[in-house]
Amino acid sequence: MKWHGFAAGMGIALSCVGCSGSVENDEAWGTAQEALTTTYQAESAVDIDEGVIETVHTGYRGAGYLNIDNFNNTFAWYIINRPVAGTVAVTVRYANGGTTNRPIRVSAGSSSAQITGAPTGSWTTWVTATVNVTFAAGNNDFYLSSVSNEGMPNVDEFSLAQTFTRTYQAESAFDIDEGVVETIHAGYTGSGYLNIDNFNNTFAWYIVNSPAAVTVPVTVRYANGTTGNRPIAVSANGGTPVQITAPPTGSWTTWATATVNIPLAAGDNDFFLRSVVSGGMPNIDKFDITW
Ligand SMILES: [Ca+2]
Ligand SMILES: [Ca+2]
Ligand SMILES: [Ca+2]
Ligand SMILES: [Ca+2]
Repeated sequence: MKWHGFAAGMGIALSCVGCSGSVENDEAWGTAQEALTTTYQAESAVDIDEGVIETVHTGYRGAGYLNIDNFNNTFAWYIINRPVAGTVAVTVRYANGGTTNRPIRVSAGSSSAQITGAPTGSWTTWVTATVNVTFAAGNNDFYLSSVSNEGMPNVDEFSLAQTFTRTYQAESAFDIDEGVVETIHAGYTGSGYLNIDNFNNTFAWYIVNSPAAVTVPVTVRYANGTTGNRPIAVSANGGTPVQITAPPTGSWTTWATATVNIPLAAGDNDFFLRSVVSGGMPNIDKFDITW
């Protein structure tokens, strides 16, 4: 999955006249670069020292591939902006028509890892290998460099994929119908928790921005101080709800988590937590979504 074309950051402050509880969603929406995978063409280097961009051997993508000079410590330099700090899976596509390994050193700042760069059988046979490198938030100096006298394989492109998690506080709902935000029972995170009214079909509505159309794990943190299940129906954009059973947790101050998988569309999603029994839902502290 690839996602190019980053939108400018959007500030958002939603108001909801007459809603119970919080009416402002403070999620940081200006992080559209949190794409699941971003692909860079090797030939788009800021600088190559020393080597050439070629189109001799077929099978490359984009406008060509990087053929670095066959020396140790030759490199291609890229500037890569990341929305958040953290470990990124870097997948490099290369061809090595030689008969010996041509390792590729992959580095961002002071973090580096090495790809073996084994022979691929021919210069038109392209393979991928993945290493984990740690990036800083913002611009990173990123290098592909040789560590042997054979230089690197020919390099076509590389892709960056980074898992990230956003926390949505239940009390930051765009709309709650009907219920209140409370701080009575300890152990919640953020500024409180959602205590939905004890009816069937009460709900809290959130706007969840996803960088791609993808099914994501949603982990809901809740407390159920009663003696019966209070299922939570989780859904997005009118899709089929997936239920969390939400059995009793022993007390209202004992918080538990449960995870369901929910398909999201790219962009803003109408995301709902809804009661399906007359007891309403448990008290809900937050939910975490990992992309
Ligand atoms: Ca070369
Ligand atoms: Ca290419
Ligand atoms: Ca309630
Ligand atoms: Ca909370």
